Amino acid sequence: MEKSRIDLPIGITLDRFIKSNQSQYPNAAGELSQLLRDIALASKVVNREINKAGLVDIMGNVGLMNSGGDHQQKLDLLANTRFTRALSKGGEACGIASEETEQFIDLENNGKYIVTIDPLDGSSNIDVNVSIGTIFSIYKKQTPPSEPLQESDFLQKGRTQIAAGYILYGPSTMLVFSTGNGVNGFTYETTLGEYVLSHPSLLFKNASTYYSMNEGLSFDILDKGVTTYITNCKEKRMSGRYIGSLVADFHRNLLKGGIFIYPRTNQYPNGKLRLLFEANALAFIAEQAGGLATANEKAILDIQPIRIHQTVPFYTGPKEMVTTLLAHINH
Ligand code: AHM
Ligand code: MG
Repeated sequence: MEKSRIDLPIGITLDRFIKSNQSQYPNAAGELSQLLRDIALASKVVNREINKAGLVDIMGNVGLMNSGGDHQQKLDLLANTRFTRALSKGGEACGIASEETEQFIDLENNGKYIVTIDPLDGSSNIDVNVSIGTIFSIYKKQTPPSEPLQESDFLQKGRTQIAAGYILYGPSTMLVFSTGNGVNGFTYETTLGEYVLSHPSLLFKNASTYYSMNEGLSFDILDKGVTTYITNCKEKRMSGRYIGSLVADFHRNLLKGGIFIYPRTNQYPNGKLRLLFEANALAFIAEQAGGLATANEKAILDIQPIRIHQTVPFYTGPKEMVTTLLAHINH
């Protein structure tokens, strides 16, 4: 059933937004709201660490320790620790699978939800002060509450996501998420220490203006249709924009109208991006924003995962652009 959209004014805080929307989830008893708050809180801490990253790097180089006496951690590991800690303290999630760890973590509580997360994506941009992001998905635990968490709880189709989102650590920090009722973007107001609604009801701009692909991969692309599509983009004098941080590239395309392409290549014959940690969350957002996200044969959200770190080819953007690309690939 289509949930009714609640129109809330630009500038309201994330907390108020979540409270106002809670009535839409009568069976969630506030746990989902709390889970989103936990993620938002952890992201503020990560944001703070990222903002002083340059300095941390210098301190790291001279072997300084942080206030707790620990050696400075790499930012991606630190982000993993922050999000894991926030989620385990909260108690709403009973398990986490993270891109940073090989196995899922059983939090051994009675939480209803599980979270899959890429705590800090865009590894090649982390230490050069270029935008990076966090990507997360929330699912319901499938095995009965009395039974221990299983790997199968994490191997759910993306279609079953209860909520998904990303945090973009850019010139401003933004939290963009959906609980299956449209997509809303919040900007972090540093002086208030709060996320405030800045981009309500985001929809993919349908202009075919930009394409985003790592063109250094050109000689290694396995699907000829992708190469032809990119050639067509150039013939149409479209602009190429590629940051190499998935969240930043996706967010840019969402706002400006463009397609993101990470194809199958010689080095990554099944694509590079992870289904559970990267593709599913962004596919959920893309569909909620009126766009599409697919691999070669299927919508990303309809792929049955077979392992936690599985990768997929990933094409996402406005419907028309993705449909045209797929027609080239499967022709
Ligand atoms: P990571 O998980 O190691 O950060 O890799 C994922 C990143 C994405 O943010 C980005 O879209 C992609 O890798 C860029 O890959 P490439 O450098 O091959 O273009
Ligand atoms: Mg990643």
